[in-house]
Amino acid sequence: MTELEEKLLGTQAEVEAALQSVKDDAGLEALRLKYLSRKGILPGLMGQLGKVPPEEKPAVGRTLNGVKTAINAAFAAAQARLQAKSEELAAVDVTLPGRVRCHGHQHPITQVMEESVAIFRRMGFIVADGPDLEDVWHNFDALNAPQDHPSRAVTDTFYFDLEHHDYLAPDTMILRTQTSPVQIRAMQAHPAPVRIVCPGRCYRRDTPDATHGMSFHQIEGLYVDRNVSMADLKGTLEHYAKEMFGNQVRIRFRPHFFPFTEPSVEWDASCMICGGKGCKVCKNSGWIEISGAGMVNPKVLEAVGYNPEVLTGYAFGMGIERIAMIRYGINDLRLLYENDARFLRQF
Ligand code: 2NL
Repeated sequence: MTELEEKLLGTQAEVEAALQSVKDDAGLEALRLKYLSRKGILPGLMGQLGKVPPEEKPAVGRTLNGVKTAINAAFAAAQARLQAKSEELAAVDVTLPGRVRCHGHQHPITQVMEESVAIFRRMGFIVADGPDLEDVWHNFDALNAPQDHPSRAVTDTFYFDLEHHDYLAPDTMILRTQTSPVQIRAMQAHPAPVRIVCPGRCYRRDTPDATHGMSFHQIEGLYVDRNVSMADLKGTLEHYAKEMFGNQVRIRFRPHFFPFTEPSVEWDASCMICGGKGCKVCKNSGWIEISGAGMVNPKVLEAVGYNPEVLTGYAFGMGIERIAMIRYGINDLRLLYENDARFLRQF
């Protein structure tokens, strides 16, 4: 092989290697200039064909043509590769934002429930749990509900198997109408002092409307000890209100009646929309009703085997749906249960 043929084949190998790793059009153009332009390496070598002795010319000429064809093919292949790559990039809009995954979160009822529990836990309350399916004794009798109390009616409470059970019998099973029976069970199981909160689902036969469903959530609280007073109750509820609705909130007690507490109150928080001045939300009163509370009726303490001569206690019960509606400004309970993600996402 002549020296020129060696140089030609060497150049071909060099070009092919360089084209393999070329990254863009500018790199390709640089190689084209280096090897193929008028003053480039390949035309330079072609110029030397003139000096080749006549008898070697046909063979060297064939090598030269082969090298030229191979180099042109290598350039064409590299160009096609770059072209394909840029088309691929153009098909994807790399400036588009990424696809954001939909994150779930807690239902507003769960949020208000868990936050309420957390507030009371910070004040020393312990969470107590009990069955949704209760007997009449724990749900009504132990709570001093008279036999003719309206909430005992079969039209107000979900009773089981009334074919075989009297709705007034203590062992008749019902869906609990409040979480108080959990507190009755806690007092039966533990001597005083007790300081518990009972969050959970309760059931009442209502015709569904903006503020009624067939079940709702409640958190009840109970503190029984020596020397527990109404002032303790008020301080506890005031702290809860400030934690839940903001530090500016004030509370007030109004006289009320429950069979299980004496005295009983309903309590209001100053309206957090208008600060107590009066607005549409508080119907110009400056106050929003939160829930009921009172001093545990001595008859309830007796029913669970506590001595009402030495023990006193307070209790309260709050509807979680009501707190959530006040807190988030929701005016229809049904919105909370329709499970429309576009609605629930806001909270
Ligand atoms: C309401 C507010 C209330 C209680 C629940 C209670 C529990 C025991 C003893 C005494 Cl074990 N009371 N719970 C007290 C006051 C109010 O709920 O509006 N209920 C109908």
